[in-house]
Amino acid sequence: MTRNFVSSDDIRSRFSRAMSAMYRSEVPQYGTLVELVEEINDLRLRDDPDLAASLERSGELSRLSEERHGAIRLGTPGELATIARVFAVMGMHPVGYYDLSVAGIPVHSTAFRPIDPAALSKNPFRIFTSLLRLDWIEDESLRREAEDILSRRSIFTEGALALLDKAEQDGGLGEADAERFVQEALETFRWHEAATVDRATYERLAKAHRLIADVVCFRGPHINHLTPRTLDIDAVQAMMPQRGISPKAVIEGPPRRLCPILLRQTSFKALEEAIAFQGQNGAEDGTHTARFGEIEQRGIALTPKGRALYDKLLNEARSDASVAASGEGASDYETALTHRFTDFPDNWTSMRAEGLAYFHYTPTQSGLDRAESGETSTDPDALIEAGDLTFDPIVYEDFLPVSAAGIFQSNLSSDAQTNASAKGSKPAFEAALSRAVHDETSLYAKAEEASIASALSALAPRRR
Ligand code: OOG
Ligand code: NI
Repeated sequence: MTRNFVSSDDIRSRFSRAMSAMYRSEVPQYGTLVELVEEINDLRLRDDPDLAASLERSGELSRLSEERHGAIRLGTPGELATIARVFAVMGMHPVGYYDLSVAGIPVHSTAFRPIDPAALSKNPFRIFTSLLRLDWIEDESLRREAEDILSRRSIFTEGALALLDKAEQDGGLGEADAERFVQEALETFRWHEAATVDRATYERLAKAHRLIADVVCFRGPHINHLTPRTLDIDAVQAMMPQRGISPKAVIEGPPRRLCPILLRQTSFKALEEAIAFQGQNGAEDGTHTARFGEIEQRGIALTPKGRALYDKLLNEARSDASVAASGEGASDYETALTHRFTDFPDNWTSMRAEGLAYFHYTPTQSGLDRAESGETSTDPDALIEAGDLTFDPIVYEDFLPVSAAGIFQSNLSSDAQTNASAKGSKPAFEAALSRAVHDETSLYAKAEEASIASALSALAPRRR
């Protein structure tokens, strides 16, 4: 029996669109930011035909206007394991392990995203997903109280859970079920004004760490930001104030370059929003800050060698100059960053020759023509030399722990407690997840190998 299942790519695209519409109505600044990003992207593509052609060849142009990532914070291993199943129906799988405890943030995380190149080029929707580490609460009774509150909530609707079982049993969802699944799953990410606790409980948890209160005191893991991808983050950052949005002082990640690497991000501060605490005589007014906006510019994925160089230069810049919570020192830091990164080659040819980054290979039209007459080489370097083969950056689809820490931090007040003795634990995270996380490096290496293999076979000399 063949069934008409909706593809997981399609379910992901519908979900990403539904999430964007919901967040636009919840946080209007997000809509403003999306419009600004679209304007700048259009200008950039018009001004730089080479960039447009390169994005077209690597399959990124068509996905650009649909491209976004979000983030949630979960409270229990059970929630994490179930969300992994929900995302799997959408073709999103956990990639990478991020230990934020090194930055004094009581979570560890992964990113759910598509993993094969075809799915990525349809829609690369990603959700940065963190699991709260309650072991950070030193006060034993407070920790037990938090566990207790979390054990009483169910962040998924009955409908979502039933359709999840159905999708797993049948191997997919038909049209009506897929549509309903998207709507039911969306409920998990919705903002709820009503806290599940009273003010005193909220304040006790917030004192242990603001993030703990954000996770524990609400019915579900509200989506806390949604991030469009810009082709020119400096231009968007510069124009944000004109649109009534004030960004954080420093762009996270590498400096501006001719050949962008990894990921650059900036966010605007979380909004102070009205919430209602449970009270003895009905609801009590309060405020909570959780939701913010962010933009990102993506560059090329680096090999382990390139990544080691990036980490080294970033660490050096960070010890040269530091930025205060007020934003003071931002320009010294930027100078240091730019200076340190002069050691990172800024042209694709050197980056490729030195094995610093991953590339996507495409045969050129003249190469295909020459293959017909049997004149092509079988060696990639010779093919490139002859103009028969071209290479474009493979985009970095993941996140950066130091940058993520900066994004978290910019949305927390400085009274956050840090616990230097806490260490990340990938095995504990994977146990909670009930599966292993994918290793991002091998995904990029595989994508590069596949593109070389298919280009070489298209360019194989046809006639002798
Ligand atoms: C996640 C922050 C990290 C990013 O883009 O690095 C992040 C959070 O605040 O929950 O989204
Ligand atoms: Ni983000």
